[in-house]
Order: sequence, then C-alpha cells, then structure tokens
Amino acid sequence: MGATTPDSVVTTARLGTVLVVTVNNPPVNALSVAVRQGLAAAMAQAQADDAVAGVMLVGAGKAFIAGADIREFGKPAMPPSLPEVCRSIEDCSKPVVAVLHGAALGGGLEVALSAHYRLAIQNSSGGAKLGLPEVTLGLLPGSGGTQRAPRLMGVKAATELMLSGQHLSAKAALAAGLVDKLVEGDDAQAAGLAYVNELLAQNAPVRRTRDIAIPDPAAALAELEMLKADTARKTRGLFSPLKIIECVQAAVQLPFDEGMALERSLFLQCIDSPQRAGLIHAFFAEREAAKVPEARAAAPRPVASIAIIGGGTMGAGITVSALDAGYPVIMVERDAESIARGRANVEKVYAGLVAKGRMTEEAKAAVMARYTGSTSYDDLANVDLVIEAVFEDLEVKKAVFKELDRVCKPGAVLATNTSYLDIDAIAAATSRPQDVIGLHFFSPANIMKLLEIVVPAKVSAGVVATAFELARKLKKLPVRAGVCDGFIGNRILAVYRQAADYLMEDGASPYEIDAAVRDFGFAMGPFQVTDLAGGDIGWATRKRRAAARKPGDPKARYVEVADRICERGWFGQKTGRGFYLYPEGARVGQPDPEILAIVDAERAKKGITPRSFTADEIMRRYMAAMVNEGANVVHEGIALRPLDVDVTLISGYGFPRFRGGPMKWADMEGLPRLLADIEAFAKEDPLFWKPSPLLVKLVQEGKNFDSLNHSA
Ligand code: 3H9
Repeated sequence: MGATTPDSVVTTARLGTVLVVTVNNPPVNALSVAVRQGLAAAMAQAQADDAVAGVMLVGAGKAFIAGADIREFGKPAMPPSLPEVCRSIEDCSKPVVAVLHGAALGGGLEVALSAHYRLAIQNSSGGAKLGLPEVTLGLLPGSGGTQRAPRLMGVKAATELMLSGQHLSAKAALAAGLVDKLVEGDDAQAAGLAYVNELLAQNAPVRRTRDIAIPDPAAALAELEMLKADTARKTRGLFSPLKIIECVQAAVQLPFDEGMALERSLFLQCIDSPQRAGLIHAFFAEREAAKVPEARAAAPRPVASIAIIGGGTMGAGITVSALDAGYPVIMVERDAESIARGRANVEKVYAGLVAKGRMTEEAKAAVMARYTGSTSYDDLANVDLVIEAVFEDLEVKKAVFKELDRVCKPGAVLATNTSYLDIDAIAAATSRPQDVIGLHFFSPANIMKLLEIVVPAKVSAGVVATAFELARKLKKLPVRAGVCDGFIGNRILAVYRQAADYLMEDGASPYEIDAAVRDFGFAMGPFQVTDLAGGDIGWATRKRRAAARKPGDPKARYVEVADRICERGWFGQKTGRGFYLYPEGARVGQPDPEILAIVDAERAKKGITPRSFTADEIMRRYMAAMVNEGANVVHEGIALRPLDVDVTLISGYGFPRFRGGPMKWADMEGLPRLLADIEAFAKEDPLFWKPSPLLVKLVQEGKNFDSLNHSA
C-alpha cells in the first residue's frame, strides 16, 4: 500500500505494520509548504490506518531534512506551520521513529525531536549531522527546538548547540542524548526498518519529548545566566542569540505549551529582523558566488598535485591549505636556507595544532609526508597546478612565470597569488596565457575563507573551472574577479580606507572612527587594522603612489598622518605604538594624545578647521565610499554581480555578516538616500565623491543591486 502527495515530495509506503514516510525534496529535503503538507497528511494516514503499528520518517538522497525552506522566509506563511506538523508527529498514538542518515538540521532536527525515537546512521559519506544552526541565519529554532532539545540533552548543552550553530556527528549526538541508537552502514532504510520492528516487538511505548521534566531548574537557570553574560559580550549587536536564551529560560520555567508560544513569538520577531535578511542573503550569496559562466561552460582539469613557489607566510599558508585538503605539495624556494625556512613555516602551523591537542604527532607526520621542499624548478615537470607566492613585484613574478613556462607540462595550471599586480602582463611572460590565472588567497591562507579567482583576458574557461573546483576542495569561498589594481576587495578597501583618512583630517579622531565602525559590526576599525597589520606595510607604496598622482586624480588628496606616525618608527602593535599605544605588548590599544596632536598639526598645515562628526555621519561616509566603489566594480565587470562584492567583503574584510554585505546593506538602506548622500559629499570634494554610473542608473530605474544578482 502506498500514497503520495500531489508532487510526491513526501511518499508513504506500508512495509508490514510500519508506515515508511520518505521526504524526497532535492537537494536537501527542505521543509517547503508541500513537504509540510505531505508530512501532515502522512501522520493523519498513520493515525487512521489500523494496519499501521509504527511510523518511520526518513529522507531520500543525502539528507534527512536540512531545515525549513529558507527561500520561503520573508514571503507570506502558508499552512500548515512547522510547529503544527511537529505537534502532529509528537501527538501520534503509534511510535514514530526518525532515521537520520545525513543532515538533520534546524527544522529537520525539530521534526526528529518530535518523533518518539531517533536512530542515527553512520555511513560511508559521513552519516548523520545534527544541529540547530538557525542562529547563523539570524533566527532561533522555531518549531520546538528550544523547548525539546533542552529536555533531551540538558539545558547547557542544548543552549550551546543552538548558540554555536554547530553540527554534531552521529557519535556525538548519541553521547549528547539526542539520539537513542547508532547504526553503521549505507542502507538507512533497512537499518531504520529493523529498528522500528525491534521497538514494535518490544512494545516500546510512545515517548513524547515534551513530557520530559527538566531536572534541577534552579541550577539550569543559573547556567543560563552565565551563558547570557558570555553571549552578550561575544555576539555584540546580534539579535537572535539572546532570544534563544530567553526561550530556553521559558523551557525551564513554563509549561511546554507556554514555552512553545514564547518561542513562536520570538521566532517571528527574528524573521522580521533585518539581520535575518542579511544573514540569509549571505548564505545564498556564498553559494551563488561559486556559480560562474566558465564553470558551466567547461570541465575542470584534473589536479592531483600542487606546487607552491615561495615559502614565506603566504606560500606556507597556501601549502597548509593544500596539504589539509589531501594534496601532495612541492614547495620551491631559491636556496637551501630559504626552503628550510619555508618548511619550518609549514611545520609551525601543525606544531601549533599538536600543542593545542588538536592534532596527534602521527597525524602531523602523515601530513608532512606529503610535503616536499625543492630548490629546483625542474622538479615541477609533472605537477598539475602551480601557485606562485613570491615577492610582490611584477618583474620578479614575470621571471618566475618564464621558468614555469619552461618546465611545466602542457596543460598545467599556472596561478599567481598577487594581490594587485597586472595578471595579463604576468600571463604575457609565458607562451601559454590560456593557462595563467590569479588565485588571491588572504592571510593566514590556511584559515581565511575568501579566495579571489582573478580571470585574465586570455585564460581558458577550463582553467577558471579548475580554479573553482580547487576552491571547493580547499573549502574556500571563491569569488570571480576581473583584472584591475586590487581586484574586488583591495580596490574597494583602498577607497573606504581613504574615506576614513579624510574623515580624520576633517575632524573625526581615529578613535571615533574606529568606534563607529565597530559599533556598525566590524570586529575592528580601520586604524586598529593598520596597527595590527603593521604601519610600515604599504608605507613605501603609499608614498610612491602619492608622488605619481596628478592634479585632478580622484586620489589627489593625500593624508599624511600615517606617514608622520611611521617616520617616528611607530608601526603599530609590533612596535608597541601606532595609532594606539600598546603598553607592554598589550593587544588592545589605548588612545594616544600624541597621535591627536599629530593629526591636529597636519590639519593646521593644510588650513583645515576641524569639525565634529557623529557616529552616524562617519558611517554614512564610510559606507557610501564602500558601496560606491562596489558599484563601480560591478559596473566595470570586475565583479560579476553585487553578491560577489558582498561575499568578498564579508569573508575577506570583516564586514559584518548580519548586514549581508555592503551591497545588500545599501539595498536595505535604499539606494536613493545613498546617492543623495554621495551627491551632497561631492559638493565638498567632487574629485573623490563621484556617483557610480551604476548607482545612478539603478536609482533612475527604481531598481536595487539585488536585481542584478540573478542575471549572471
Ligand atoms: C529553520 O529550519 C527554521 C526552523 O527552526 C523553524 C521554522 C518554522 N532551504 O550548502 P549546499 C540549498 S532555518 C532551501 O551547497 P552542501 C542551497 O542553497 C534552516 N535551500 O550543499 C543549495 O542550492 P543550490 C536551518 C537550501 O552539501 C543546495 O541546497 N537549516 C537549504 O555543501 C545545496 O546546498 C540550515 O541552516 C534550505 N534550508 O551542504 C541548514 N539548505 O544548489 C542550511 C540548503 O541551488 N544548509 N539549500 O545552490 C546547510 O547548512 C547546507 O546546505 C547543508 C548541505 C549542510 C545542508
């Protein structure tokens, strides 16, 4: 006997006395309205059919259920709601068993928590992955997760699970008490059926999670108070984490139904928050950024081995990233001493993991066995992909690429990690520009997620596809960028960093600017970042570029404060002094009156009468500069879509994820207001503040940046 919903996203089949309910809604079985309807209908069927003694809930494909259908948020809600579906599962008078063989996340786990028993499967593709990651989308578990998880796994562990958004393996879920049993094997359906039949044979009772009492409420509330203080400090400005704690407090203090009602009302508040819109935009943007025309047009080339040229900080970081992904890596340096240093740089990373207990000595030895150091380019003859990470100088890089052209096999991908140099010129140094591409990693390269894939004019689609495939293997977030000075990220950074300098010269202190930028949600302000990176970085470049500027150049206005600071040998944290003072190696800086005096002197030299700026005025300029250059970058085709700018700034430059990226932020603020701001600023400084033609066009057409996100 079998039944299906109209579009078959939920199917039912009776096997003996067990009603097998299968969710089949690719790619991840999200709980769309059709799935919710299908589940509700299946539960009604199970209840009504006397031949059914027990129910098994299972997911088709790779996932159990990855959660609510995120694409439905922000649209009118359609019945039945997920809490209603969960209630119908829990209410069932026959035992319901959830069989979890893949992602059981968010609403998916909430469905499982409403079942009476849970079986986790560990299989060859990893198996069950349980979590309540709603917080990462600006939400809280809104179908009983905040009420049921604490009853099953304890208040502290459940709250930590929800606050971290962490996924638990089958084994960890069993240890945490979230599942009743763990089975290994690839046939989830058979394992599940065996478990349900075993339970039925034992006359196992219907066990409703809502009936479990939370032990020692006073101790639980005390734990929650501690978590609350910690969370308020760690998640500055985020809305949903504290709401999660409120819900769990209700789970401890109130009857189940009242807790559910509170959860619902706070969930709806989260749904309405701009943070939800920003975080869900970021979620989809990260996935969309990996979809580029070249990857659709051509297959990636096979890559079984990687070479890195250069063993400095960047080269070593990229090496670690490639080793972590399982590749054998050859590192080439110019002499024995340099290669020894390069190897040491790589080993240092793994030694750190061993020291922290996050890696065993044996695992470290196994990884390092895939590393080879060499001083000869001739060792690269069979390598599939080379990443050059040498000194940032065009002539040096061209020389490296000439060598690579000489030794590498035909079809090898030749990549440069330059952060701003002309990759077309580097490609032209070889006889095979179709194989040359930019792979711009961010430091530390083994940790930072962003990878700008820079596409020069002559590169073949297959090489671009290879770069995107490599990013996937390295677990990076790839963004396609065109060739220009600074590509997407550094080009935009240069402009908003300049806006910060102008604000400082015009009257805001660096401390006021940093505070405003932090309050907006960045972890650090621009002057703190300078101190962290080292003020000397870029000092020489800055002076060289300033000298080359001509009147009329939009960057003609040059703020010399940072140069005055560098001239004193104050290079930031590493010298104990920069824009801030760092007494005795402190990492958090203190404002320095002498810096304010330097700023004053520079203003006086230029005849600038300082004026005051509110935090809002500071941020309007800072953001207008960022968004306007973002629009230019899209307009010129350097970024394919506004979402590529968003992903770049969030994952490489500390832009607050909950705001969705600068372009999403601009859409939410309204483009007409932004344009009006830029036009007003242009009255003071028409060279720097030039409205981007794209921004002007979108405002004229009454459109927003998001309208361009769906066209590539
Ligand atoms: C929630 O449940 C709220 C409830 O508490 C209360 C409700 C009342 N919806 O990541 P991938 C798409 S909030 C719609 O590349 P992977 C994704 O966009 C939800 N679509 O694969 C992509 O589409 P495309 C809580 C979704 O194997 C495709 O699936 N749940 C959803 O690397 C493949 O995704 C979460 O936060 C969704 N929920 O990773 C889990 N999820 O092919 C969010 C994915 O067109 N999801 N898609 O680009 C994930 O963490 C990962 O997708 C997962 C798979 C681990 C499942």
